[in-house]
Amino acid sequence: MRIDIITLFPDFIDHCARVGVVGRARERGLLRIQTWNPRDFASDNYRSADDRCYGGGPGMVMMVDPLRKALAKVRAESGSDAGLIYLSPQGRRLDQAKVAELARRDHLILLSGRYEGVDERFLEHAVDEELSIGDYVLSGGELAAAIVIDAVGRLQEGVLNDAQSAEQDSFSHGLLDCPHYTRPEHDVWGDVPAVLTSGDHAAIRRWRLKQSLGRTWLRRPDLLERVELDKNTRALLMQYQHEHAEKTRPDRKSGD
Ligand code: 4GN
Repeated sequence: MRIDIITLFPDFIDHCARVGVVGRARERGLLRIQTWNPRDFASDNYRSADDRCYGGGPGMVMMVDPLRKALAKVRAESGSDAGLIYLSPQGRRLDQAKVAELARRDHLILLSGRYEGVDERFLEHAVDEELSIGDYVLSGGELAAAIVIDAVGRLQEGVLNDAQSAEQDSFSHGLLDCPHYTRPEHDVWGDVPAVLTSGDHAAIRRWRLKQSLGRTWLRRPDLLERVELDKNTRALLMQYQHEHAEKTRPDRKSGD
């Protein structure tokens, strides 16, 4: 997969592209990440890519022309007509299903904005999709683009090993992840659940699914409403709910 990012802060993205799972995918040629600075496409000696806001008020707006030229260059160099994705709080909210859909494309072009935003004429004519990583505001779209690159990059064929497999992710089945433990087995802050050291793989699978169901029920009931549970799975969740009720029930006074 190829990802091009148009940004006034290419160093920021270039750094992200060098580290971790995504960095290794890039080194192994599974992912090609390239940044483009609209300043390099400016037409004045100051390399201006932003200007004052019409109508007054503080702050700057990113200009149409340097962005249009940067985008034309990306399309010419890649020979692709991939759509342009703009990261902004006004976009459609990103979720794992959308990430999976993006990951199946062979080319993404991302635009990270700065200042007060991008000239509306560029958004109207050149942007194909507007995506938001969540309901909060950042000072620039670079962090949002880095999140898209990471989430999409790690789903590329051959990027994750077995242990990290995307199949095991939170959300891959619409549920939250189960708890994880490592050594030591016994600690002043508690013991590792006995089932995990039992060697009974079927029991371990069942326990993990039950924990995933229970946590999703407790923390993200909205997610649970959107998954279809079969009879066995529903029974596991009911077991969890029953045990949870027992655990959290107020102590009965003796003689009750
Ligand atoms: C994206 C960009 C939040 C998101 C951003 C988001 C930069 N903040 N929730 N900030 O995905 C004005 C210029 C705001 C671009 C934008």
